[in-house]
Order: sequence, then C-alpha cells, then structure tokens
Amino acid sequence: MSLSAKDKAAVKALWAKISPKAEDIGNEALSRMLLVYPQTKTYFSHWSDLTPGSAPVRKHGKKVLGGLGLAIEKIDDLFGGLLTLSELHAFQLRVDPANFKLKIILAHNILVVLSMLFPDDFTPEAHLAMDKFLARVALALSDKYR
Ligand code: HNI
Repeated sequence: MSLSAKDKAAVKALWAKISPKAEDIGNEALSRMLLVYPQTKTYFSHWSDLTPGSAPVRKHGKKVLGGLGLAIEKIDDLFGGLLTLSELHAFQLRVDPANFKLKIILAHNILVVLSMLFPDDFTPEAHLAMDKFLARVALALSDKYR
C-alpha cells in the first residue's frame, strides 16, 4: 500500500491549496476528534478547555497540521522523516497506538474537514490520495512502539 507517484502529486497539489488554512483545518479536525472520540480526551486532560474551538484546541490543531506539513516534505521517506515525532508519541506521550492504527481517529476527522472546507478540491482522486497518505503517516507515527 505504498504511495504511487500519482498519489504523491495529488497530495502535494491538495496541500498547496489547503495549507494557508492549516490552522482552521487543525482546529476543526482536533475539535471533532475530541468530541466524537471522547476517549482521546485522556491525553489532553492537562488543558484548560477541551471544547470545540477552544484556545488550546486551536493552538494544538495548528501544531498537528504542522506535523502533516513535515510529512509532506518527507513524503519519500515518511518513516525517517517522522522518526522524532514517532518517538515522542511512543515514549513520552505514550499515546495508545490504536489511535493511529485505527487511522480513524485523527485522519478520519482531517478527511471530513477537508471535504467540508474544500468541496471543489476534494475530488475522489484527491480523497483517495489523501486517505492513503494519512494511513502511511499513521503507520510511520506508530513505528516506534515495539
Ligand atoms: Ni500528536 C503532540 C502531530 C496524532 C496526542 N502531535 C503533537 C505535536 C505534533 C503532533 C506535531 C507537537 C510535538 C511537539 O511539541 O514537539 N499527532 C500529530 C500528527 C498526528 C497526531 C501529525 C496524526 C495525524 N496525537 C495524535 C493522536 C493523539 C495525539 C491520534 C492522541 C489521541 N500529540 C498528542 C499529545 C501531544 C501531541 C497528547 C502533546 C500535547 C501537548 O499538550 O503538548
């Protein structure tokens, strides 16, 4: 299930279009993750406010999208490029890798939000390429668990 040259081009083209809105996308996707999959709230219990669109959610959403930006830059070597982030999630944050493997939790919400905010650009081809890309990112992020 590796990304073809066509997938990579589609992901990069979509990213070029959406990256100016990274903060809004991150905020929406993270807000929905916390609301729709409340089990994910345990990792963020140190935040003052976990409600959709709160200041900490928006701030962190921007960081997560920054992580995806890094993944786009390293699209030809996701495992190497995301090594530090993978180690952070595995060894320091100790996020249950099911949250990545399920691919549902954050990736699903990112897809939902892209379709909502960019209906014209989120073509079936772009959807497929982005879904494959996010699945690879999830795999790279959970690489360091064992
Ligand atoms: Ni994640 C911190 C990227 C999925 C829980 N996460 C980060 C940071 C980035 C990031 C970037 C900031 C690192 C730093 O400060 O150096 N996370 C990503 C990406 C994905 C992802 C690209 C998948 C698309 N993270 C998840 C999931 C969970 C998660 C699914 C848990 C459900 N991440 C965290 C937690 C932190 C975090 C917890 C630290 C939060 C804090 O308070 O600083």
